[in-house]
Amino acid sequence: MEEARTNWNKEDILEVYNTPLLELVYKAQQIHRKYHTPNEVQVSSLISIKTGGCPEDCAYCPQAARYHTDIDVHKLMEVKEVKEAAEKAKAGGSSRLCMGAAWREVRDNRDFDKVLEMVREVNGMGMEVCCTLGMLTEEQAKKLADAGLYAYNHNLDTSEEYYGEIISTRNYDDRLNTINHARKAGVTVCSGGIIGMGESAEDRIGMLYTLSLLNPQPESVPINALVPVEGTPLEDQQTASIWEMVRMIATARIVLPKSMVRLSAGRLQMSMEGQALCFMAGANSIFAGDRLLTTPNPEFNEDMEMFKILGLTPQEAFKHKKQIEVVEE
Ligand code: SAM
Ligand code: DTB
Ligand code: SF4
Repeated sequence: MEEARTNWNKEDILEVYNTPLLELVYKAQQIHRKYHTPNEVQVSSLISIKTGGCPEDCAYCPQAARYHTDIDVHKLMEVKEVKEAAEKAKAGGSSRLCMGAAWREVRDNRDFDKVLEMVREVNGMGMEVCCTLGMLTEEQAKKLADAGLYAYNHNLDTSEEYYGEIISTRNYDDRLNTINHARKAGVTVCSGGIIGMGESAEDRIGMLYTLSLLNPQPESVPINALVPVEGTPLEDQQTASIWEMVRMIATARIVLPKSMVRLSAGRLQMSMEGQALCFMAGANSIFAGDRLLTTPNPEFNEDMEMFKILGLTPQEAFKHKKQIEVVEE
């Protein structure tokens, strides 16, 4: 299989991003078919294992303790509850379970031991297990890997230049360090970002540029459209248009050809036609289930109806990893 280009510069990425839309989608679809199975979409389920009360100040996030949002705050869930949720997700066709905690960072305590147990249980069910727990050390990443963690989600969210406008309680290098720790522990990397936070096209490109420099590039890249939540500093942001989403997804597909590109938060506001364009543009993963972490997501049955209409099939667990290994041999 043809080697993917890895020496992108920002000017070239911007040129891709500004290509006339239909041509951009066409080019992205060509790349998509070179590296991925057409019509196959990975279905991932999210579960918020610890909700709210986070000390960070991410301007988009309803779980930051300092904003007054209407969410059901809860402490770390029990392993049994997580297992039940995982079983439900698997029965519905999800091959991956992503467990999210509103933590600034992982601490070596009983809660972390509980998370390790959750990872063991869900991995034992034959699902790809992903966690997003905030910052972590290489040792903690190794413990998660030993428990069977498949992926670690840690988003760059935006460009290095715009990051300070959105978050002040940590910096871009903190983010990159954690990604590096997961990578070194042999865990696959899931890292992407959010559009619609008031950033410029250059910021979107800057984020994709940084992701393209990671070696290897992240196996999975979630593209979220901001879900403006009442009580957060970004509550009045105008949501990103479907055309911006299609452009961003197509550009991600071209710049990160081997990655799974996930059409993540914001689908509730999109029509089925809009989502179909995103799949044309190279998105090949979604979060399914009627909830993301704290905000609503399309009903599971609606998504299955969409899959039927568009002729999409859910991808089996661990397939992407096998594909990458074949390409690299
Ligand atoms: N606390 C951990 C962290 O920040 O990495 C994990 C959980 S955090 C909620 C995971 C990701 O959700 C964030 O990096 C952000 O990209 C996304 N997210 C949070 N709130 C969002 C919103 N309102 N709209 C879109 N994406 C959002
Ligand atoms: C990602 O990029 N998006 C997901 C997952 N990774 C953890 C989270 C979206 C959260 C949307 C806001 C909420 O539901 O709280
Ligand atoms: Fe905390 Fe993560 Fe939300 Fe930021 S995005 S406030 S770190 S839960």
